[in-house]
Amino acid sequence: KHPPIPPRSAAVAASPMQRARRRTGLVAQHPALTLDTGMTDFARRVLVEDVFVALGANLGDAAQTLRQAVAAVGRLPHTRVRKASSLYRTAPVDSSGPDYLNAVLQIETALPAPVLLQALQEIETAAGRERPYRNAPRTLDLDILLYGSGQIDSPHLQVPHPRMAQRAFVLEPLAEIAPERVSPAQREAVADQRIERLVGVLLS
Ligand code: A4P
Ligand code: MG
Repeated sequence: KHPPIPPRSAAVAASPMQRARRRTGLVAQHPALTLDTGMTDFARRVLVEDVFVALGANLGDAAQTLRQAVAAVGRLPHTRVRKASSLYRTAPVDSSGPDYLNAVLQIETALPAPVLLQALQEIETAAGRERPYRNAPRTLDLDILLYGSGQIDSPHLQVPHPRMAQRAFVLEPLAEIAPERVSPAQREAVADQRIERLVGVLLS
């Protein structure tokens, strides 16, 4: 016997957290996260305070898309945006199309990393993200750079992000909001990549 199919309106109204839970089945491991509003005691206990998310876009109104993405991340359950870097205009790296806009956020969240990834992918999809091929130009890319001191190596998620050390478009905004996370030698190693901090263009 199959369980009854929920009415369509309920599926549409589901929050990113609810949809992520349905797909991942993580509700069994994280029962307190069934509450979508407010911060539960459980959530407070599992809060990870230094999670860093990279934002990138090079199609459409990239600045506006990145601002909306910051707001959407801030609306995720049990999640708060702590710091946002400046916006940076950057030359495509291993990619094509117009210059990118990039930025980095520091967030605190009680969402486990796979659930956070799922929620970020839903925000990408809502921004019209398509994936015709690897490193294709995109309306929005949201990557998890660091999840506390966590190390994850699964087929769908690697943290720290395996390519972050090769990219000025990650290291410069990260160094702006968390200088202790980036060494001078790392910045020196990507100094040949074109990147410009945009002054007076706000991210949030
Ligand atoms: N995935 C694994 N680990 C992670 C993680 N830590 N965070 C998986 C996010 N996703 C992670 O990503 C492909 C798969 O990576 C996901 O399904 C997820 O399970 P994607 O976003 O669908 O595709 P992508 O962006 O083409 O691949 P990827 O690996 O994110 O590309 P990169 O290496 O991040 O490069 N140049 C400039 N100037 N600015 C940019 O922002 N971005 C890229 C993308 C290339 N060149 C760029 C920029
Ligand atoms: Mg990505």
